[in-house]
Amino acid sequence: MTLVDAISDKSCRIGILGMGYVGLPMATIFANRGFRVLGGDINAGIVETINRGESPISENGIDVMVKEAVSNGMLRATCDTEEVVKESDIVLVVVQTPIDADKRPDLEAVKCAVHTISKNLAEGKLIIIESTLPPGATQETVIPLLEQSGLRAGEDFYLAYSPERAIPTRTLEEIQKNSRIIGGVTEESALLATALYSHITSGELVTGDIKTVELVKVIENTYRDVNIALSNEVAILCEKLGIDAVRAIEMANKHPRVNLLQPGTGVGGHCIPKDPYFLINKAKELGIDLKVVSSARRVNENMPKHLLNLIEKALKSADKRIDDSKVAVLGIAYKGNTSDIRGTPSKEVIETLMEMDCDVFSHDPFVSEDFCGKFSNKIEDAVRDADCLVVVTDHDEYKHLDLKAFLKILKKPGVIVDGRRVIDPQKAEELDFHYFGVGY
Ligand code: SAJ
Repeated sequence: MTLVDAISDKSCRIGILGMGYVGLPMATIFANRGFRVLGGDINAGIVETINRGESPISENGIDVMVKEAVSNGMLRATCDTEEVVKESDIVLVVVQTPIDADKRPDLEAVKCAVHTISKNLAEGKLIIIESTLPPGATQETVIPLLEQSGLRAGEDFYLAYSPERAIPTRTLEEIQKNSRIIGGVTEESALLATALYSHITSGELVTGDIKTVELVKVIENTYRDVNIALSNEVAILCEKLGIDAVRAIEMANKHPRVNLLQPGTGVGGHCIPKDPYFLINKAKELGIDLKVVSSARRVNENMPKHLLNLIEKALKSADKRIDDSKVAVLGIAYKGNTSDIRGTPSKEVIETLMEMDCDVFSHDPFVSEDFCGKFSNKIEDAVRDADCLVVVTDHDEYKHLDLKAFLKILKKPGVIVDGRRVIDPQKAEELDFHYFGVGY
């Protein structure tokens, strides 16, 4: 049977290397759509959790999907990544591609996965890279590694690149609805990958050459980073001008061609803070200085410091000093309604406050740890006797805080520093809080 037939009747066996925030949702969707999936991960804890029918990640709807897929026998996980390659007709690589300390792309996880594939590669297999790559990396790094097998990409096996584009907290929904961009080392490779993805998404399937698709993924996230940087700069200006930046942005977004994002405490996560550096580094190799992209990174990387300055200013308004105060930090996760702390702005905020001898007590409804300060999942524990309440993450729970009740347990006067505009400034000021906010 040809691979295209095996894809159309779902008899092809799918292997996925990387059972993380994207790999596991992908695996459960394929499994629940009738494909037999073998998931590979080097983390034994993740593998055991999945094979118990439970999800090692928190993501809307994932628990049910994993339970169903495993109990139906359509999804199994293993640490034996070589078995995943040997046993599968199609292998997807969905591992992280962070940056190193010098802000250069760190492709070690991808190289490791691709090396495992190369050692176990057989003719006729389809390999799809979903991990975000710098433009040119498939040609420069992935293909040479795969061809160490002695097989030729596009001739003896198929190779495609199709980066994930789903947003954490709506990953399952977006994988099944978003348009998908697909690049193939040959047209046939692109067609096979398109046929496969047509089983899981109702979104448009757009094909192009691999290098263009690599670039597209990176500019999508860079576009968002630059947009947020502009709103953060507007916010800092508005604080000096005495204008409410959030209201101004809301009014500007009424314009048919304006869609400014929200200012805040910084840009976290494992994608947007690093993908622009994929561009910056590639451009540097070519003698080009991406000024807009680099400046935007600097603006967003500076926002935690801006929040710390606001905290100092807010405490001063109550004749208090950071080194003599208890500060309640609300939010550890990098954004609202997720447990993901990768690249979170709150790390720098908490660690710097502690270096300044501040008594830091943090809270987060989704996360079970902090950065060596005091932590509780019970918000009252953090707020009680605090000199200042600081909001770093926009969890929904923080959008309905009972300020009147907090006034009774906070030290007087109540001081709020809102980094995500989850608290209504007017309401807080009516209750005599000293309200400070990014962009207020
Ligand atoms: N943020 C702001 N202001 C905003 C929006 C976000 O400060 O108006 C901050 C968030 O608080 C967070 C960071 O930016 O700290 C990133 O959050 P996000 O929701 O913008 O994006 P991610 O990182 O969760 O997911 C992004 C998405 N990319 C785009 O929307 C272009 C997602 O579609 C990608 O799949 C994902 O990166 C990825 O994995 O690349």
